[in-house]
Amino acid sequence: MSDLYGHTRSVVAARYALLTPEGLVSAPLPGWPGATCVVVISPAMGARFAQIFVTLGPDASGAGHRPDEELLLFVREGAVSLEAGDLRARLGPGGYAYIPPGCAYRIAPDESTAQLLVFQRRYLPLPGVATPAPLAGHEQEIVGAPFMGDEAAVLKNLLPDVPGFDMAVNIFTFQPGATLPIVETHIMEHGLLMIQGQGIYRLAGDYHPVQSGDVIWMAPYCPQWFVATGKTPARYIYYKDVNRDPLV
Ligand code: UGY
Ligand code: MN
Repeated sequence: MSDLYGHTRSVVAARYALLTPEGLVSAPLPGWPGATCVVVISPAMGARFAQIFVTLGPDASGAGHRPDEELLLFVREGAVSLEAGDLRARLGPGGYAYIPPGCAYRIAPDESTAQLLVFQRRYLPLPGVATPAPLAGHEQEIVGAPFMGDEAAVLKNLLPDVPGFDMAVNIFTFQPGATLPIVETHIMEHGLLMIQGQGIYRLAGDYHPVQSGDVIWMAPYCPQWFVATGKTPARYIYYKDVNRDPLV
């Protein structure tokens, strides 16, 4: 089917946004020399974190030392070499790394190009609790658990569920027809990337067909629900803020 000029499924509403891939526009970003970067979710939208797509070509890299900010990198395609503090890792598709605030890091593509999903936010220290150390892993090493007892909706937590972490990044896999069991309405906000399949996302009072490549921002208390449609499982990776006092 040809593109219909003047039409998009993208929506930016008060409490949520849906961004579809064909409408994304890149811009240079500090810390990513030579890379193609698209900031898909940011405080400019109303969020308290940023979600960024970074494409690293052969001459591009990422490097920095962010005193107050933490990063979660997830490799979508290609492979990268990462140095973060004492950590050295090679990350292929499905690999991920957490870089805490104050940790010097460098990322370079191993092959000609690599595509990264990046979640970035200001770290909120918790008095008496140590800031996490850098870590790397692969989503296939994480054992999933049925969500609220449903074997057809399996959740993987990429980061340890301990108080030092103020963010969680999870991957949900839904079998065709599986749903979130309730319309969730909660204080945590989400940044989400569909990584496989399709479904219908309820956002506030609206129902949106979504598919692999789509991005969703959900503000705190945005009512949300999902059903996987089609004949293959649907998967999404998402960010949420966790473990901090609601008044901070
Ligand atoms: O972790 C969550 O809040 C998750 N169940 N929300 C979602 O998938 N929209
Ligand atoms: Mn939720």
